[in-house]
Amino acid sequence: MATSERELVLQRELPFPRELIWKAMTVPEHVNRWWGPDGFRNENVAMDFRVGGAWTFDMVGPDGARYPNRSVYKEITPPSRLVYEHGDGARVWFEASIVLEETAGGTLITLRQLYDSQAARDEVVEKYGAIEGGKQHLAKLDNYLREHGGLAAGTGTQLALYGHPFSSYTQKVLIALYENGTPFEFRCLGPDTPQHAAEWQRRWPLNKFPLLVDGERDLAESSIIIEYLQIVHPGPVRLLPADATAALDVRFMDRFFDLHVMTPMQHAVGGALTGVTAKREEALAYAAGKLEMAYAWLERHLAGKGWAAGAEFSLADCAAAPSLFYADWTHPISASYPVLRAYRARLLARPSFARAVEEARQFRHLFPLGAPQRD
Ligand SMILES: N[C@@H](CCC(=O)N[C@@H](CS)C(=O)NCC(=O)O)C(=O)O
Repeated sequence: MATSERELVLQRELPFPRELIWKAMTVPEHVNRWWGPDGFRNENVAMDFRVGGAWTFDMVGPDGARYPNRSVYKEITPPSRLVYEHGDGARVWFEASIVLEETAGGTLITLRQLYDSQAARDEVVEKYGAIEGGKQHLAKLDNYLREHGGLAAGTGTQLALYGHPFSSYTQKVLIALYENGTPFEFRCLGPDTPQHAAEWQRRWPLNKFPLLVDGERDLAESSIIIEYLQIVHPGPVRLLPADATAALDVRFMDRFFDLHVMTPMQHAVGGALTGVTAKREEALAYAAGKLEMAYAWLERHLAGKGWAAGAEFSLADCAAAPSLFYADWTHPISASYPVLRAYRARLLARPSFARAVEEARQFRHLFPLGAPQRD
């Protein structure tokens, strides 16, 4: 049977950029506010936006009738192609694809639903009015975009990050931004760019970086910034799992790297920055003892894991990458920790962190304990 006989195809051109439409279709805060035919709304929504993840919700009709929906993502290629299997939890109804193509006037959206047979497709068309419903669905998207032209911090407001490329906590947030290709403006706090310092201090008088600015909102603390990005500017890479218990494991490992790796490493750096040899030696010895304990624990904890909290790259790995990078420069991870060394090497090979490391390379002379000739 030809594909077209068991396929339903709908198209509509919208006068909006592709990135905006992608966001409206994939960010839970948006998509669940317009999805579905006229008079329908989504309730009890859970959206795990990653390949293999599920989006479940009850579609509630104008008469209050509830229709369980369950879609499982098969392909996510921002901002142009989304493929998912759609069903009701009991069975799969069709495979859907959404393709976004740039046109002179905006974006052409092509929705395809591929059914097992022509009879299955015809049943949905005749019994449920799928073609009319699909047209209403695209018209609702159009209306939603017109009403929310900027899509709250979408195209209108631009994220800005204050920090320094060589700073470990700045890198932690940069990794999160790079993982999801989140657009932002970097405001470097350095001697060559003095224009940013006053504004950063005004926004965060505790004088710590990084600091994220989203419109009127200032966010300090690297972990909080990454949590915020996950909620308000999510992308294909989920840095905190949807499952609350799994998220707790991620947060614990994030705390571990900040408190037991980054903190002693910064202590040794602080000692060296005093310029006093005795203080430098004392701080280094203290840090070495703390780091040795952390390395030994990590060696056992990371055995058999791809990433810090399991199979998926997460917030914990954003924290791990710069902390282990600089900790190893401070107190080398010895050959008796092969699992930890391999994990550090995996982090260095991750494109988001590799990019942060490259961008910071020119500042290595600033490392007060002396940067080694590697990495
Ligand atoms: N807990 C903070 C730590 C931030 C932090 O220590 N940043 C360092 C740069 S890596 C800093 O601001 N140092 C300047 C100072 O302490 O004066 C976070 O997670 O963002």
